[in-house]
Amino acid sequence: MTEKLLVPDIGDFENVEVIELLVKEGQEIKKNDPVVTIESDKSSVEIPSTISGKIESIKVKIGDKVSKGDLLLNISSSNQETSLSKVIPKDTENLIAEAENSLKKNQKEKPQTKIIEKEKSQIIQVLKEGDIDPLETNEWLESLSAVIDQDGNQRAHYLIKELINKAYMEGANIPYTQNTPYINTIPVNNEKKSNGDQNIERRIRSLIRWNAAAMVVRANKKFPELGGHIGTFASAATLYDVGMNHFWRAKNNNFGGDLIYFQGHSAPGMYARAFLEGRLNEKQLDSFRQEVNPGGLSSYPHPWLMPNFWQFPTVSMGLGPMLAIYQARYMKYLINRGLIKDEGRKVWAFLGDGEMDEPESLGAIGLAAREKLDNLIFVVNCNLQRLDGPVRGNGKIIQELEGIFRGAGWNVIKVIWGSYWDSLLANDKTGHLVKTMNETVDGEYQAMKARDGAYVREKFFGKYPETKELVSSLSDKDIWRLNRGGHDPHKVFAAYDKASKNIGSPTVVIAKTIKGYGMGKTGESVNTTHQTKKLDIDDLMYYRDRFDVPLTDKQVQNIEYYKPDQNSSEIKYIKERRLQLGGFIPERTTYAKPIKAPPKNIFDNMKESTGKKEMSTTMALVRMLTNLLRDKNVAPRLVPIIPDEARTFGMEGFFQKIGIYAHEGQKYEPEDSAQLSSYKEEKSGQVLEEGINEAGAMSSWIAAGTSYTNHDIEMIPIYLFYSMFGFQRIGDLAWAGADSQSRGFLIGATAGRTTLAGEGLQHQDGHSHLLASTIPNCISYDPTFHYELAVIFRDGLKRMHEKKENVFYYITTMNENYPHPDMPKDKSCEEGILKGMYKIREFNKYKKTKIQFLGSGTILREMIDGAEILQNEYQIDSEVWSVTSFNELRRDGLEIERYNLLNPDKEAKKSYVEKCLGKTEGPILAASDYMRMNSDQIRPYVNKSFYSLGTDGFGRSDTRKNLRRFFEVDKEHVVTYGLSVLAKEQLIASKYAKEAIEKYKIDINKPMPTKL
Ligand SMILES: Cc1ncc(C[n+]2csc(CCOP(=O)(O)OP(=O)(O)O)c2C)c(N)n1
Ligand SMILES: [Mg+2]
Repeated sequence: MTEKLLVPDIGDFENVEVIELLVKEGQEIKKNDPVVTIESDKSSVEIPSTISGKIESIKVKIGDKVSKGDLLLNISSSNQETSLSKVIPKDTENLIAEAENSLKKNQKEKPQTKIIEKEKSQIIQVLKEGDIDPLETNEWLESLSAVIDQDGNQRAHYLIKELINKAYMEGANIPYTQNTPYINTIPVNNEKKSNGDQNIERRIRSLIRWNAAAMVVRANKKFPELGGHIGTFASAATLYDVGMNHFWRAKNNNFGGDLIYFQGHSAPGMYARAFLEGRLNEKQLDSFRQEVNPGGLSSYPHPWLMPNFWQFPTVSMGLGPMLAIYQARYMKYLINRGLIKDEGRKVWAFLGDGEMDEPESLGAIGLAAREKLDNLIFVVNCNLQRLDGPVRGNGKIIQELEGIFRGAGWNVIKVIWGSYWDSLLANDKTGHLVKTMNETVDGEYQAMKARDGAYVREKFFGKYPETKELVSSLSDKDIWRLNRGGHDPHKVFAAYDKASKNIGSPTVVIAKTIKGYGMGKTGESVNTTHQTKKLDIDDLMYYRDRFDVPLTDKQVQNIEYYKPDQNSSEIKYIKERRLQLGGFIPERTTYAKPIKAPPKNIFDNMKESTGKKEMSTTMALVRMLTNLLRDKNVAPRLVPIIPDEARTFGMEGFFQKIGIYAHEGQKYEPEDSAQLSSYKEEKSGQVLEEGINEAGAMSSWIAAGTSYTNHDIEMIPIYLFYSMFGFQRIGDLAWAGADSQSRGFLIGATAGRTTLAGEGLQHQDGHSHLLASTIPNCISYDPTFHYELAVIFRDGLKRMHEKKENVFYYITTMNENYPHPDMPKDKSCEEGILKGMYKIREFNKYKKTKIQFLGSGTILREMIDGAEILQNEYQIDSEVWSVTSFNELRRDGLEIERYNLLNPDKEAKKSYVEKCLGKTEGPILAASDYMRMNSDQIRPYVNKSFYSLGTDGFGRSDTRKNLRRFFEVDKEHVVTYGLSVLAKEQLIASKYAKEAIEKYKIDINKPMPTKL
């Protein structure tokens, strides 16, 4: 039976061009196979077949314009499937018409009901905290206890929720609190006990503490300028140790490994542990913060500097939390796409309480809950201090964080009090101890730990007679021993155990600790702790005694490291624990297989002229990605990342084709379900649609770009964004991505100060290439034509994903439509595109006067036009060079210059710029749609007169033509400045330049655009 395949609903578009036929007559096809590609002036999209069968006839050819309902193919169907015209849902108009009709009907049929406003009962207001009827309160509380006893917590929770709902329905607006009392979340009887040997673990922890501090002190004794931190790790040692001994599973042959984001300033503790584990030696510890010579240890976690050790850069505070969230989300993405196994791996992130002030730290916690990231655990080390002083002197950071995280839907586990408090809390029959705990602010808690037991007795327990009585039998020493939860391995173990078993939501462990724990009077809990990097002899002796480190006084004076014998119980234990957990952490390895770059001809269609057809480079890129999705090696590895701009870039076709990742699939029928590019969310979706969230999108890009090491699978992230909201918005993350050795593409779309018309000052990017140039492993290009883009992109795929070079690409694409020429046949063209410049046109008719034009991006076209005018109207010859990357040219120039200076006795090498331009005639005029600094970068590397044009100044909204005139980069200015340059070089008379100024009505009194 012959079926007709028609053009489906393609939204608002009509007369859309057929640009590719993907099938032939006689070919067998399956349902969903793409049959043709159509392209509007904004986007290209493949039309899939809705029928399986053999193609009888093709009714369209390339270049035809089609609209909804037009016949594409006749197919003899192989089964009883219905044709597209039958299966596509009714179109929007019909749906609306139907809905309106039924609405009218309903309105007629509906009996008029009078809404009786029920008089709202008075809103309950809590006027004072006092209990006006303790007897009644007691009855309620007893009932609740009975429910908990008989039916459990869940039932109690349900009843409370129902009570609140009922009160709300009755009009009582009960003030809502996200907070629980200032005590541990896990009751003592629910604590899971560790089966570790607590004595050995304590001894190991003490040695790690000592060696970490010794490392910092020794480095600073030698070179006081080096710096370092002792207080951060001192407060967090137990938090790390429990994880290392019992929870964190390393990557090995059988398991992908947990991913741990260590707090940047705690790095000395990780080195000290690696020393005991035998992974680092004494010489390396002594090279802490001295990295210039090989073998030194980096100040903080930097994968670039210690590529076999550190996995995640975290020291720029606030980035760690966000990166960890997106890492956990990306792990689920890989699992849901079937690219990695679900092995129950976890992402742990260690954060400072001060760090939580960074907006980025909390910025993505909503996403973590929404996406149900139960593979994510935050541990916030609440030592109550940051660099200058208390994090919340007048409040309570733990309670504040609890409220925020609970509000966002996280599982919150507070670890506030250590085991020594257990009996006191059990005996707190009047509730005054908890009351005091609730009332005491962090400034007081901090001050208490900087004093002594007597002070705590007076200031804390002395507040109420009941609490004073509670500790009457304790000595001051006992009171001093009352420990904080984050220093108690039992409490930490119980919290980690619960956290790692939690299902359905991310967990935050909020642990209370003491900054500079054990550092004595000069370090512990004092405001200056953070920057303490030297300990005098008394402090060192105190530290040794405090943690029972088996060193003699003399050894302490020499600040010696302590490492027990290989056969000691400590070393055996530490190694055995890690063996049980699969290996060492942190460790950075990669076993990812390379991705074979697509065949050279995959982009061949982009090497041919588009004729009269106009197209933007953004669209060319989308076409290219569509091609890539047909390459079986590359397609599954592409990770398109978009912060709510797919339609801006003409990428909405990707929604249907590869789906938008959504961990719960799509629970609704999308409004545009009848259309070809309808919004399709899928559990196995490939596109990461990040919403208006460049920082999140960049975090996803980093997670995908480091897949090759963190998940042993090479992926190709392509993050497309408004170029103005690129590096300047997420510059710090780009730096972290570079440090992490991410591989992938960043596409600065709608780029250029004058190319993005209309949008104005905050949208028009005239400097992103300069920002990109600051990152050493970022390779950037500003191509003009589609074949340049194709050559660059394929080379990027090859370098990064086949040859595994640790670089990443920044490519700008534009939204200006223009025709694209054939790729020049010259064999060196491809090399030139990649190196940064090649000759694209030569005007050689008159052989009198010549000028060299260097143009990049869309401004290259203004230069070609300007060159043509100069030839035709002024008899001036020129050579026009397409500069695909001033940045890459400068890098080459820098290197050559350095070589020549260091080899004064050798023959001088030539920079690539010099090789291209050295023997040419005439001065150089260079221009781009970026600040002059962009093209000025290569000025030193060519021995010729060099002038530049650019778009320095604030952008503003107007047409492209007006903007280019304003910034003096249009063809008229190219001609005029070109003549002026030649006059200045005394190659022509100045009158020609003057005439051009008049002819083009150029106002010589207009101030520099930078001043407007
Ligand atoms: C983005 C950023 N801003 C500032 C700093 C400098 N800095 C380093 S540590 C620190 C205080 C850290 O306090 P907290 O987060 O509480 O960590 P703690 O050492 O107390 O565990 C500051 C301000 C930084 N590393 N990163
Ligand atoms: Mg802190």
